Amino acid sequence: MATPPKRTCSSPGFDNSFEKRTKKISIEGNIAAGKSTFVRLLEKTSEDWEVIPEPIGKWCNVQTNDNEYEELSTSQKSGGNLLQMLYDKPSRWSYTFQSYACLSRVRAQLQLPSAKLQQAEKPVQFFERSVYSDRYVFASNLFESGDLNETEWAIYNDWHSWLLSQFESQIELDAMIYLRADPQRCMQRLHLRGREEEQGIPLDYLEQLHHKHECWLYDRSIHVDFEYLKDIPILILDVNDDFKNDRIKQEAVLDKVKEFLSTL
Ligand code: UDP
Ligand code: D5M
Ligand code: MG
Repeated sequence: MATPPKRTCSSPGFDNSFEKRTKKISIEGNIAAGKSTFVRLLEKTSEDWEVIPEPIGKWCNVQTNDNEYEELSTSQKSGGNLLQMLYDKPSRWSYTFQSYACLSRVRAQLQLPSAKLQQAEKPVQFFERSVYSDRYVFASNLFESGDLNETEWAIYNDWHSWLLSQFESQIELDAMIYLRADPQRCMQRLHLRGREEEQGIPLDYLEQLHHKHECWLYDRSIHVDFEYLKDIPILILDVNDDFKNDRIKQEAVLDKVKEFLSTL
């Protein structure tokens, strides 16, 4: 079967040529590797670059639908913290978390670019993680640790593949950037950041996720079900050394990003 042309079906509301010109790049890496810090740096670097952060706020505050006929108390109005629920009881909440994570990422990846980006000469959208890290890192790891059972894993894979095939032309990425850091360094940064829900995460979990990232993005040894991902360009950046507070390191890293973009 012939491979369909890339991003032919345009989203309503903006022109097709813009969609074709825009490069879509995901920033991948372990928990607390430095992705959010890195994308903030990218955002400041060029007017042509836009960042779509991970929708973690939504996962920590899941809202129920407003019911206009019902008065809600303050406690009823505050949303559930799905990230906390996942870490407290992964066997109960992994499947729910994966369904919500994927839904919110698809929504984020379908978001129309800002008006400013639409004026850009060489527009680039950087996404903090992707629907692919959900599946090939997190869900796969939760399956291997027994927190998703065989049935949940089969159903997840089925709807994940189907859903992405429906939106493929709009969410397909042009490249990925892998921020590579040792699990020990991530653990240090996780504690430095101090996000409450994550304080009980053991080093072992970060090591498992590191292994998943390495097989997927560094060794490229895992089977991926999306044909185009098999040879997607990947820039690997070692972020073990602090770049947040080091101007020279930032410039070196940004030069690598610019050079990488020029090859796409
Ligand atoms: N951080 C740091 N130096 C770096 C990169 C990150 O001190 O070079 C800190 C950052 O300020 C934060 C923590 O490490 O407190 C985790 O970074 P971030 O939230 O960017 O990681 P992510 O989970 O998004 O990959
Ligand atoms: O971290 C975001 C937080 O969300 C971190 O605790 C990992 C978690 N996360 C993100 N995506 C998933 C999926 N798909 N499953 C389980 N847990 C997930 P940060 O590293 O700051 O981006
Ligand atoms: Mg982050």
